[in-house]
Amino acid sequence: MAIRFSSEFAKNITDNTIRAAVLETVTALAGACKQISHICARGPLEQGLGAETGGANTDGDAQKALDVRSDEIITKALETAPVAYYASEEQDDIVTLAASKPLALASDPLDGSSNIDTNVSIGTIFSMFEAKDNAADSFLRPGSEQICGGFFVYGPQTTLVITAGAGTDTYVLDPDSGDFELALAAMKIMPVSTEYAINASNHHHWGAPIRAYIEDCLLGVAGPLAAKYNMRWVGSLVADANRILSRGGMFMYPGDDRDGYGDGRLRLLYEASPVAFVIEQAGGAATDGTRRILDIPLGTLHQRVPLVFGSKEPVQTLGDYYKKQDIL
Ligand code: AFP
Repeated sequence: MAIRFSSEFAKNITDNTIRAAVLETVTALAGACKQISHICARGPLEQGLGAETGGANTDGDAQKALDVRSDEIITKALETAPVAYYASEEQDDIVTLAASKPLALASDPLDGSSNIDTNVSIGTIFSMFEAKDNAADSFLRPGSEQICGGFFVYGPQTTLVITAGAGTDTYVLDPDSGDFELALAAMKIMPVSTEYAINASNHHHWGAPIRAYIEDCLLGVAGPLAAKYNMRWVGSLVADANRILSRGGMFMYPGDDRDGYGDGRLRLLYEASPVAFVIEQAGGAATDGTRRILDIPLGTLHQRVPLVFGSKEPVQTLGDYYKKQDIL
């Protein structure tokens, strides 16, 4: 299996050893995700993919069989890659693969697993750093120190959306050749959009700024935002992110007053940060409502963060609602 990288990919990584390690690790990860994609494509023919294993991940989310299998496939693929440390949503602690190697990789091996049985697009999200001299320090840092990040989507197409800091590209797995081919180079998110993504059933749990913003969107052209809005919510971060990259929009998963949801549902290290990296490199914005996601330091491995990302203008507008709230 090969990935025909764009000539610009990772060119901004000046250390040739690190750049070569990034290319090798992305290729190893793509081989693992090609296997995961194949399992997803078989769906119910693979007995019990969506069945719960009885285990739970670090946040108590019930683990599905495919979550665990995906993590095992990725871990095995990384054992022969230049990766010292591996952090996963499906594992409480960091896995030391080979401390002498140059990279550290974090992953949500299967994001959107509650959609496995409904044939909705799901995916694998990943974030890469230069390894430090110990496992914890290799991950407990701001997302701005990522050297590569992105996500695979297992949908009608199997795609890889990726950045190494010199723009965001999309590769498509060609079912005929079995290789990933560059399909969209240097993607740019529309700066303005009137499409938003949020789980509206949580309305009564939200804080005032989000509630006020969504209510103003619902007022449409007669309201203060003076526009007709549309809504999408897939319930699969990679699917919503891919749509926003391709046609603009804004994704919101704010903190709310449910137990355990004070900082939302998504994790900073292996969900929000890699998505924020891809979105910013495509000219969009990603915040926790007010702070830039990539500036937020990681205090604990599975730390959650409220997540807002997409077209620059609506992200900025929502930020103004938070600022007004602070003044009130
Ligand atoms: P699962 O992996 O448990 O399906 O969660 C998916 C997810 O982390 C993210 O992909 C979605 O955007 C979000 O949760 C959906 O959350 P709600 O189910 O609360 O809407």
